[in-house]
Amino acid sequence: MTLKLYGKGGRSFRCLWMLEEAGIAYEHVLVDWAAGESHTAEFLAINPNGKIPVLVDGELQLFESLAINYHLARHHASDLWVDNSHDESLALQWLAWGMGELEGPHDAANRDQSDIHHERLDVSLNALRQTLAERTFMLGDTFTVVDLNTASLLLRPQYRKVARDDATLGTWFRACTTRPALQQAMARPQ
Ligand SMILES: N[C@@H](CCC(=O)N[C@@H](CS)C(=O)NCC(=O)O)C(=O)O
Repeated sequence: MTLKLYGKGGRSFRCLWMLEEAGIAYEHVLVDWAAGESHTAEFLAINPNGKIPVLVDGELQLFESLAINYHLARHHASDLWVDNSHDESLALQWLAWGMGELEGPHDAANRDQSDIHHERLDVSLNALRQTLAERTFMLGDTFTVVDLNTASLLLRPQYRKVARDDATLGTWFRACTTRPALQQAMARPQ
């Protein structure tokens, strides 16, 4: 059964990137959240939060962009998934960190109409710096869904320059963002 990704731009882009990495067939159902299309009765039936993205994989309906990517890696792109239970726990740690320490402050700054909280961002990024000072990718020598998810959070215009120009993060960020699958996702209709 063909996978279906619902969304248009915004946080659905990170799942598009993952789908392109997986190289599998999928249907992209354009749901324009900015035009209110994520609050129709039809859409609320697949995501009661009224938000994109949503992935439908057979019987499974999944919301939360980073969790969708974990599912896609685990079930459809095993080379981007982890191969031991310790790394699986670390993968969960980074998912929680990404949402709580990167995405959360960004959303708060948006709500306040304030600039990104640079000091807080810098403190958050220290955890990533410490990890990447010791290895090429977040879990070791190879690119995994953990790198994809984290780099996709840092693609936001406010973060991108910080990540690219950072002495420790720059090389990793460039390795993630020059992957052909990201370019393919960007070339798709948004
Ligand atoms: N934590 C969720 C956030 C999803 C989210 O906020 N999506 C936005 C677009 S980027 C949305 O659909 N907003 C519609 C609304 O809030 O009405 C995720 O990562 O999937």
